[in-house]
Amino acid sequence: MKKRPDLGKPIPSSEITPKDVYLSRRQFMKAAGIAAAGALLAACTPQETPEPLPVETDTPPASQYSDELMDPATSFNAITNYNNYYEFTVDKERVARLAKNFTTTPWQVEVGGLVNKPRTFSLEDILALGAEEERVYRMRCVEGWSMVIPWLGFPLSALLNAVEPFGSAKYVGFETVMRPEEMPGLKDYYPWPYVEGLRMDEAMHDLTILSTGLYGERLLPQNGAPLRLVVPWKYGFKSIKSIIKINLLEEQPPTFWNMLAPNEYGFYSNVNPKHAHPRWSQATERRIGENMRHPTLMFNGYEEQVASLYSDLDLDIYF
Ligand SMILES: Nc1nc2c(c(=O)[nH]1)N[C@H]1C(S)=C(S)[C@@H](COP(=O)(O)O)O[C@H]1N2
Ligand SMILES: [Mo]
Repeated sequence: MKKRPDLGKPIPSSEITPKDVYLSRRQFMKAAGIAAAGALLAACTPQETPEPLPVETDTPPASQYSDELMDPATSFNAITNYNNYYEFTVDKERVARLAKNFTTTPWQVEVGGLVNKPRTFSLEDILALGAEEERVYRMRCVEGWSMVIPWLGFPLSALLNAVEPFGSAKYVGFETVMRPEEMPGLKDYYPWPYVEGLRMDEAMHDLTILSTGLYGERLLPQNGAPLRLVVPWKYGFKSIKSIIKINLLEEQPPTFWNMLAPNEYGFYSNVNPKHAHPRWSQATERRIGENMRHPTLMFNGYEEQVASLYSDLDLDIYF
């Protein structure tokens, strides 16, 4: 059994097979027959009697993870080697190498602003909230590519509730760490630090998570270790990495990409196939690791869960 990274408590095996993972028994056994990583291995606790595994070599193994649309998870290799993280470099294929020695322990996150109990959390404090689970989400980058990622994480609401937001808190602002000696991209001219924001109801929505891992392992630096936001119905740039500050606010906070190009990147940035970017269509997406383009779905396929948040907005104006 592969050893889990030692941050935080191990995930009980009862939580390993999430409702988001839809696999037939047969697919599961096939997946188990190969050297599967992550949750499957984490699930093989000593007290469980292992079942005999069939040896099947006729068909390629199905990924042990797929989303609720049965889209298979993107490979671990692609998820960890094709990244946007401008603090390191704008070259997606060099982020992993440049971020390799980024220091993620110890880590502290300051949560404050319009709250009753402002508090600086260590990563261990955050994991001790005990809300960690797996979520298989599509991630759609505004540039026109997408992945399916089996995240480990917990609802952002669990952290926010712990600091008791005032009723006057209408927005949540997030900030990425700035460490010039470890992040060569900070020399490039951008409005650092990377900042992002959500409306309070978006932040409290159950789909919105703070991620601590993927494929059953702790996050690697290139994916925003040790703690990054994931908002699956919004373009990928909203999912800010390596967070050190979370602020509850009355006013809408500035956001990195909006400061750079306000006519191209709005505060909301909900995935919308009908609303073209000024320089390209958003109707389809290239799924990393596949040949066929996928049609882009309204709210990235999470319309049923989130459309009601925007009943008052003209979705064509509020990009
Ligand atoms: N701090 C920070 N967060 C960031 C970015 C960044 O450059 N810096 N890039 C964003 C963009 S554009 C995308 S698509 C996703 C990519 O996440 P991934 O590399 O884990 O797939 O991270 C987002 N979060
Ligand atoms: Mo992106």
